Formats: sequence, structure tokens, C-alpha cells
Amino acid sequence: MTISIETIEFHGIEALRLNGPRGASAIISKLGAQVLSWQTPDGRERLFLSDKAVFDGSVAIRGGIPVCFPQFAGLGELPKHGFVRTRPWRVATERCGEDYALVTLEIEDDEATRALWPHAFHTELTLMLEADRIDLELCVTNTGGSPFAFTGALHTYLRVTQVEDAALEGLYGYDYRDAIADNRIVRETGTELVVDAPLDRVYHDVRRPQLLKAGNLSLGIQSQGFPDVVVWNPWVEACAGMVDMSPDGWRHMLCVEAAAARQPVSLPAGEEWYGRQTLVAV
Ligand code: TA6
Repeated sequence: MTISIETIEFHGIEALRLNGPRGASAIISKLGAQVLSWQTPDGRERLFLSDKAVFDGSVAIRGGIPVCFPQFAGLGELPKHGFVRTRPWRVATERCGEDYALVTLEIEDDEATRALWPHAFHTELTLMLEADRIDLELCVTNTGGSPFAFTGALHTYLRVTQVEDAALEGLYGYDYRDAIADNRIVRETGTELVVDAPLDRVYHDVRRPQLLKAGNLSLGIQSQGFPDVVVWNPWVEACAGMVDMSPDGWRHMLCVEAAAARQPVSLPAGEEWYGRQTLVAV
């Protein structure tokens, strides 16, 4: 198939399908500008999408790469993870080159967002698909007359065959806030993070890339602009309590998120901020 971008319906919602080099593909929904699928040329799906995910906009779609803005998790008064993940975005750019396909979706403040968060903003999410990698870039512009601050994340759900068999490298020596243990700050002493219990950690100021070693689904993960890396797996009990997850959903996912969580980003009037996450199949 030649490199192209097409509008499709995916689980009843409008989405764009990027057909990339060597049969790679990605799907991004206009609802939330959420990447919902990424397949590498070997035909493997690299993102987890819950088979109980809800696509009607009443809640965020469980899986893929939700965009959390202008608040990460419960770090403020806004709805959890902000409000753009359940709002419609517009397509701003579609472009194909010899070895890539690229789309940019955009959203800005309106009456409803200003009722929650009284700031003027323009936010773009660009997805670039190449043969073995995707790059996601979040660009936030303060279009108002006074500064604002935000937290946020690209809340990436990586697909794994069995999370117990996966290991995440690259976090040794960094401090993390452990949301499972009263938000205690702990220094990572392991060279490989293995998931064998609920995990909800914000690693601070991470300067190195991570490597997810997960059999045939191994991935390199790198971020720029986002200082923090969040690692999350709900494990058995919490997953059982989530209406949009199958009982065994926890086993097939690991969130490795590029985040600005510990320190809010301060954006003066008229200024722009960029954050990026790159996933590379290895
Ligand atoms: O990023 C990790 C986290 O903040 C966890 O605490 C967990 O609750 C998760 O996000 C999912 O949040 P959601 O609102 O999508 O259910």
C-alpha cells in the first residue's frame, strides 16, 4: 500500500488512518486526538486498546495514547487528566512524504473550556509515522494576555503479551513519587523495573531513554520537553473495578507516559511549549 492518509470510522467515531512505509499503520481519533492503534511492518499491534473501551466521549477512551492537558491526573481542580481527551479536535495538517505520513490535530479554548479553566490556548498534537517509529509532539500556545501554568502527559498504553514477563530499563537512579505508597519519594535502585504488583510512579527529571523488553514487542521510548516519566499498571484488583477494562486487561498493558507532572509548565502570554514522545520498535 502506498503512503497515504484516509478518514475512517473506528468503533463508530471519526478517525484518520495513516498508511506508512512497509505496511506500518496508525489510527488517530478526532475525539481527544488519541492515537488508538500503531502497527509495525511485522503486523504487530504496539498499543493496548481495551476491548471494553467506551467511544461515545462520555469518558476517555481506555487505551492508545490519551492526551492529558491542562492537568495531569488529580494534580488540581480540573477533571482528572484535564479535559481535552474527551473533546473533539480538528485536523490541521495531513502530509505524506517518501518515508512518512504525518497529521496534526488542533483544539483551542471555547466557552466550555473557559468555564473550567479561564485561559486562552491553542494546542496541537502531531503524529508522525515512519516504518519502525512514531513521534508524537504536543505543542501548547498561550493565546491569551496573561501567563498560565499547566501539567500534562502523553498517557501511552503499550501493548505487552504478559506484563509479568516484561521489564523496563532506563530508570535506575531517578527519584520517583510513588502514588501507591502515600506519594513517598523513593530512589530507583533497580536497573530493570519488573511489574508484579500495582504500580503508579512519576519518575522525576528523566534524562535517558527507556527500553521496554517484552519479547517480540520490545520498544525504545524517548521523550523531549516532558521532564517526567510515569509508569502505571493497575494490576488485578484495581483492573477488576474498572468498567472499561476486561478482568485480564492489566496483563496486556503497561503505561509509560511522557509527562510534565512534578513541576507545572509556566507559559507566558504569546509563548509556545513543545513536548515529544518517540516510540521505536527494536
Ligand atoms: O498516569 C497514571 C494515572 O494517573 C493512574 O493514577 C491511573 O489512575 C491512570 O492514570 C488512569 O487514569 P484514568 O482517568 O484514565 O482512569
